[in-house]
Amino acid sequence: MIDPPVRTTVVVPTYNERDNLPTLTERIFNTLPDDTTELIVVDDNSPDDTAGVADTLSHDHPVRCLVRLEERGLATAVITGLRAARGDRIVVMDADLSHPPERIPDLLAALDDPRVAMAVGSRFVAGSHIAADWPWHRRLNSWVARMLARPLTDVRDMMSGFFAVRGPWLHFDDLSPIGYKIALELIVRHGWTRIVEVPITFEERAAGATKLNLREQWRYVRHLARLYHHAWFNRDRSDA
Ligand SMILES: Nc1nc2c(ncn2[C@@H]2O[C@H](COP(=O)(O)OP(=O)(O)OP(=O)(O)O)[C@@H](O)[C@H]2O)c(=O)[nH]1
Ligand SMILES: [Mg+2]
Repeated sequence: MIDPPVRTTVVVPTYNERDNLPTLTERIFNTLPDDTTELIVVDDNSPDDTAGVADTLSHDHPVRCLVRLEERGLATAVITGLRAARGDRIVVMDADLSHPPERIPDLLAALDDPRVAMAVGSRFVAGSHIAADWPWHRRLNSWVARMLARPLTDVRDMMSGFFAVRGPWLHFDDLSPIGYKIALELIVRHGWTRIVEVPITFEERAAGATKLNLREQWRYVRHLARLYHHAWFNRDRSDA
């Protein structure tokens, strides 16, 4: 019998997420059907053997693990996953259980409208919640980062790592992200304006340590400068 085609790809970048990946995988495949979904884990050769855990999970679910040996970094890891995706609809999310897999159907439903380029799992619209234990310095950091990006897009949570896009609408040659903020990069480089924000409940990471450090914040400022430059010189581009 011929397998049904993959409709949805979930891309999860990982670095040292072995304790979170099994629960994440269970929750994804409790929400989406195994036969039309694939999970792509893009791991940068994590020392905790996240890739080995992903391989074990692939015995029970359609999980593919892409291990990058030469490169390190969240944004380029996501692009690797986007390029490898077989589904027309691609969801990107963190591994650390901050993003609820149970909201993926709402993101995908937003793409049922053929004009919508992207659906963002948002922490900052009516109906969103942020876990009380998200530290104050992370809130402040996030607020400053969002204020700096406000002129680039109307999306309130343009820093979200949880979003859905259409594979055929992606132009990889236009992308050159540095650091963390791949959603903002996709929005600005593609000139997307038709974006739906879906409220989510955002949790503090479940297990493991953060990879967000001062270096990443400096890279964010450099990334923003490049996006402002791009937005200024490419003002006539818009949704596909
Ligand atoms: N492949 C890859 N994944 C990464 C890298 N850095 C972070 N990630 C993954 O990207 C996602 C987001 O990273 P986090 O460390 O959770 O960043 P954050 O959400 O801003 O910070 P915390 O939740 O407080 O830790 C997680 O799934 C990480 O494992 C990297 O260099 N390479
Ligand atoms: Mg996180």
